[in-house]
Amino acid sequence: MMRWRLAMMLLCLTAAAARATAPLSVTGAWIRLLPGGLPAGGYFTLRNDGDHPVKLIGAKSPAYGSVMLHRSLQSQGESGMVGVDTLTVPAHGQIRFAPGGYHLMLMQPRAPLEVGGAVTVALEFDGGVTLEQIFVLRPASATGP
Ligand SMILES: [Cu+2]
Repeated sequence: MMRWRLAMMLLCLTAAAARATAPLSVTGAWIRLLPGGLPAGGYFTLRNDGDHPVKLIGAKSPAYGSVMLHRSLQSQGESGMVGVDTLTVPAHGQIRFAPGGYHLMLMQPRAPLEVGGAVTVALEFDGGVTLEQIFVLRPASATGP
């Protein structure tokens, strides 16, 4: 465990310029824009090809004042969502952020955003590692990237 932490720290230091995070990769990153100033949802698949689990602890974006990890829940016919503090991606596994489940909740856009555009989101991991990713902006009717 200690060795992994050290490796992560070294990775962070050496990869900061390249913005590469060796065993982690993101695919299918998109944001669903909603009208009327409603919060936008961010979706993606996060893959960990490393030999150790990795803990996602947050996200931020220069395009939004606030980005949070959320999970949609259904209970007794009512839907709602709760904040998620951390989410562990298993070794050689993946987690999926998708409508109806885990999502990024993006609020307070710093400038008007339009369908067809894209924004950068940085996923933050335990150990100080961040992974920057381009998210495409899709309309409210979209179900995928
Ligand atoms: Cu939410």
